[in-house]
Amino acid sequence: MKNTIKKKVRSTRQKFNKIKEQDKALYELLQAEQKRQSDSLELIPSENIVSKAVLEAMGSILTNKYSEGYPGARYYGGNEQIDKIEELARGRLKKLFGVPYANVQPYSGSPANMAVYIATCEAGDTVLGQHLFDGGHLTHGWKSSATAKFFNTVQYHVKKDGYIDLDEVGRLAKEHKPKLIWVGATAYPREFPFKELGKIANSVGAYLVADVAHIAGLIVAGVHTSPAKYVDIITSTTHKTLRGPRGGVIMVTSRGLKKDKELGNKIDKAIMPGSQGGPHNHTTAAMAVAFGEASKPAFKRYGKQIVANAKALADELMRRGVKLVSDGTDNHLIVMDCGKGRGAIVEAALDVAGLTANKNTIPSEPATPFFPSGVRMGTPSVTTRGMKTREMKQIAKWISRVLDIVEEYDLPDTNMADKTTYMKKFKREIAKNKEMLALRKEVQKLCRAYPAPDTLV
Ligand code: DSN
Repeated sequence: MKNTIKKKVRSTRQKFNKIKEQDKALYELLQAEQKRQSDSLELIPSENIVSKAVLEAMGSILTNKYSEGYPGARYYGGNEQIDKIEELARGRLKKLFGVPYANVQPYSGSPANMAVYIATCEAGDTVLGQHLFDGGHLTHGWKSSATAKFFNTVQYHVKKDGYIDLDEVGRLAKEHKPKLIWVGATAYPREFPFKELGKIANSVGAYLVADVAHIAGLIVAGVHTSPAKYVDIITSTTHKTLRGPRGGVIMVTSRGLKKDKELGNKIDKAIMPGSQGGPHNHTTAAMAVAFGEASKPAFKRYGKQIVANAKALADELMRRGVKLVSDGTDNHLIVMDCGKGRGAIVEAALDVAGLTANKNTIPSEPATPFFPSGVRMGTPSVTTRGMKTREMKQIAKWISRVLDIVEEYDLPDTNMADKTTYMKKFKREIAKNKEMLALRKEVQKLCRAYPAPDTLV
């Protein structure tokens, strides 16, 4: 691609001097990972690149401190500053989402969701969530998650067009009378119908919980409807579109507090002592930094660009004949339908070209979750690097080329062992493919023109 270098950016490249001095083995691994991250395009939609300020907070002395409890009510002494840091993070988060209550202690998204179950349900209660194959998350009641072991989980689907089947949700809610309903997914390319689901939840007296892990940054940037008016509880991770450290949060809305004024306290207790110990204070501080960054006008521009980039990527892929679930996107991600069970082949080939994506199920998956038919991709990370729609078109061209190169490959339709053996052989072969290696060089050139910037506000 011509003429991609426009401005000089200071990158987040780390030196790891102290580790180099005392731990050569780890130093080499860190350097190799740093090279992978800077020389490839991260298209996994749940990943992003944080600012140097977020990294600094993550690597701070706050990791030395224990702080079980909450600001003003800790089980350990010496928490004066930690209290203020947690208050800062909580206050910023509440303001970003316009909610009256927030807990910033969950270690990540799954523990946050587990705490919601603990706060609102008894073992054996019924919950309703989006089916895993249709983009839902494991913790929304999938059979191999502990949530299905302890609760009676019922799953809803998307329609043939890829949009959530609201008629089915209404029907299942009426039939099963769930205690809570989940909305939110990991591979749903469309806007979530919070308002409609809010009505359904109210009609059966269920709590409605929005797991906005994927779209949190888009909500804050104003490019996705906020669930705050329509749901009772909001959970999220902080490291996806929100561009913060790896962690989780839970919020209770005014609607939730109206339903149960103790809901905030119940969530607090469900986290500590219910399911976690001491909060990770270095993460809390990094959240405060990220929430501060997300409150700036630059973040609104960032959110808009993520969506514009995802739409450009989707449009160009479809123009080139690639089939996408729901024929496009409203948000930061797309799901390619690669043909029955071919997701792993496409993922592995993209990897050789330096395009990192992940295999994923598609609605009504005809194959299996381990060897599914789709590949999921998104634009949060490449947008953080400063890429715009022009680069998305180029990326779509490369993806389409990779799809052509691997067109003749297909997994054996026998058993897992045969499929695994086939994949090993395929990976060896594709890693030597001359055209793929030439593509990789082009991808690297674009990557070097767009290093990860160290300042994001
Ligand atoms: N692992 C996350 C994702 O990639 O979407 C969900 O937990």
